[in-house]
Amino acid sequence: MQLPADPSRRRLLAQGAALVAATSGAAQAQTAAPAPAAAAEAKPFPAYVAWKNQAQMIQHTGTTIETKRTAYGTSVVTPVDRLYIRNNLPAPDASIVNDRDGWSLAVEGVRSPRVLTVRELKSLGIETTATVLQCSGNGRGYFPSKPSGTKWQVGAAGCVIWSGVPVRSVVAALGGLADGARFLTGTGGEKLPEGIDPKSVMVERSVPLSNLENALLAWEMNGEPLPHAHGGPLRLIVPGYSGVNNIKYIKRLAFTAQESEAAIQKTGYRISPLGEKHDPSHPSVWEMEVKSWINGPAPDAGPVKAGMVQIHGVAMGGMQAVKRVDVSIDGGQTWREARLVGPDLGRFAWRQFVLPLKLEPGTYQLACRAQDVKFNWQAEVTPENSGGYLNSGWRAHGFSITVA
Ligand SMILES: Nc1nc2c(c(=O)[nH]1)N[C@H]1C(S)=C(S)[C@@H](COP(=O)(O)O)O[C@H]1N2
Ligand SMILES: [Mo]
Repeated sequence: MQLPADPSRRRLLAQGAALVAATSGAAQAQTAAPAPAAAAEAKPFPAYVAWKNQAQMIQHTGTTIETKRTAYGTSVVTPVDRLYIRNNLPAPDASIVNDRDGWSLAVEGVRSPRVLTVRELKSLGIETTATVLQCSGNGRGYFPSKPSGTKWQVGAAGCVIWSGVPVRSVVAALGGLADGARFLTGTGGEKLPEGIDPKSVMVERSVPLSNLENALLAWEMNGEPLPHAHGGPLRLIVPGYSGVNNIKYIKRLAFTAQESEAAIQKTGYRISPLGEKHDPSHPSVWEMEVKSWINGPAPDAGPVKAGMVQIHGVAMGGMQAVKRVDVSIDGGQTWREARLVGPDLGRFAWRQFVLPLKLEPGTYQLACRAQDVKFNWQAEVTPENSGGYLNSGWRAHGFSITVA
């Protein structure tokens, strides 16, 4: 496809490709960028996420938008303007962030239950934690049986720095836990559609009480007030747990004896055998697993120039820190240890890794596998499950590149 002659217009149209080249260091990305016509046809993002860097993202639907693999860059933290978006319900009105400090949270299941404003929460403590935020369905697109749901590739994830008050400080300020508490249950502040059973649609999730140690009520992300689209004014962060457990616009935090009766907890987000309906007896999608993937060279960025190539990507340990990453260029027959690069932001963050290699022209089957500090290796193949959750198999995440 011909590019228009006018240089300013051309620059505008090629902007996406140029940014890709700048962030991934892959100079050849420019030639393999989507044709300008295709980019121009891409559906504009809905109003609540119109501020996102649309050239760096893939819009599946208005409520499921993923980060392009080439948009991750190599500097650990994922910029908010390209962090993925997932909403199970339409987001509440953006006006909820007009008075951030006035947002209120009901805290139940403590000795002195109370409604606290964000202003009050801010007086109870401050902690900052980096975590991987990753949708339970990230990688679903790589399951051979094509389970229903968004066919996320690698982009329903990001590494984010959150700042807020530790949940345990809030509990301490309210006299400690009430008797019988076994779960930490968060409820989202969406307005529910009328005329249907609220439990069938409400976003309410329970996680084991062991998360009291690390959970955070965050009002800041990557140094900015938490954007409305990512859960502002206030969001529950459960480090190491998959996306759905990190409740946006949280309005109620309860320490409960039982798991939530909401469908999203009871029958949704369960690891169920293929062909079976989710059932409360199946394991809930909670902890994330050790996982890694390669971001550059990207699979669809065109031929890579022969010579030195920096094979780079991200690796996470789930509940543990990641210890090591191996890279293969022959589909997993032989492995070489990559180097972890950049600052270590703690056990719930991901690490960037790189393996520099001199590559002759040819075709290479790239793969990577991570190991956590407890010596658990990333699975070669994640067994399929009916919801297509938690795909972390290294074989499915591999791809081939051509070097010319
Ligand atoms: N209140 C509320 N919280 C929510 C959701 C939601 O729909 N409503 N979606 C969950 C899911 S499935 C994911 S993957 C993450 C997505 O977070 P993000 O949109 O900030 O990337 O939020 C989780 N928390
Ligand atoms: Mo999700």
